[in-house]
Amino acid sequence: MTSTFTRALLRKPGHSYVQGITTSHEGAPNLAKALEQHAAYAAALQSLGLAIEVLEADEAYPDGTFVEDTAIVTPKDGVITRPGAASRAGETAAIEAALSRSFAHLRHITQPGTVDGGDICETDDGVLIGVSHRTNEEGARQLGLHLGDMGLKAIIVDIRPIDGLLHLKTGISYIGEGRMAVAEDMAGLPFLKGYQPVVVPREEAYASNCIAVNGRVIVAAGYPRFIETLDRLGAKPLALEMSEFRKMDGGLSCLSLRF
Ligand code: CIR
Repeated sequence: MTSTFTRALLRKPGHSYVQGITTSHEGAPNLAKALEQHAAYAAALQSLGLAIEVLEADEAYPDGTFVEDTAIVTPKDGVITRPGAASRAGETAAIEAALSRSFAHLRHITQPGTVDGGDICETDDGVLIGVSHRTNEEGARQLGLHLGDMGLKAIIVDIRPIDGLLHLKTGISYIGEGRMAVAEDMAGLPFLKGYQPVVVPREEAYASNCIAVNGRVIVAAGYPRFIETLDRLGAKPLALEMSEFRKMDGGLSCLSLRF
């Protein structure tokens, strides 16, 4: 959503980060470099006016730095998810404890539902929920009901047939003013009708995961064509180095919960 964000919750990667789930063939991430990139990410959010809380790593959860998957936060309420990968199930406890300091009562996705926050794309007129290999139909249904209670319109879309897409937001990102950044291979999908597509060229597909924060669009560094397009649109891109998160299939949105 393009509301003003005032806070963000992050979690540092730990020593076990290299043991996380990945399909990428770019080699093991370098933890020192990942921590540097994580700190730069936190500083960028701070520079845009957000108060940041950074949780320490929990070595039991190699993928714990990808906090986005553990909760959906809207201006009204928060929903704690049930992440679809078994190794990530326990990540929610620390996030719930942290969010409960900001949200009076948190909702929950319950068994047999699974939801990864990366499958949720909030726009100005509703929320797209992707059914993926992590978010199942039951989880999407439950989340749709929670969002409906909050007065938000949810649209459930099936992204399982799209090859190589971990999460819905691996391929699309709402960047405000009716614009949707969209990986070239996804452009033209029926559920994107109604948004103005900002197409990310195939060779820059990783950059499709970007985040609109308080008047800027934070985007991965090293994707010049897309960054130039954002610039031309007046979207004020702010580029951050993401190499060590890309190696573990993580994008910019995954590293924080913004509210
Ligand atoms: C995983 O496979 O679960 C992590 N290695 C990457 C999660 C990325 N999260 C996201 O896109 N929201």
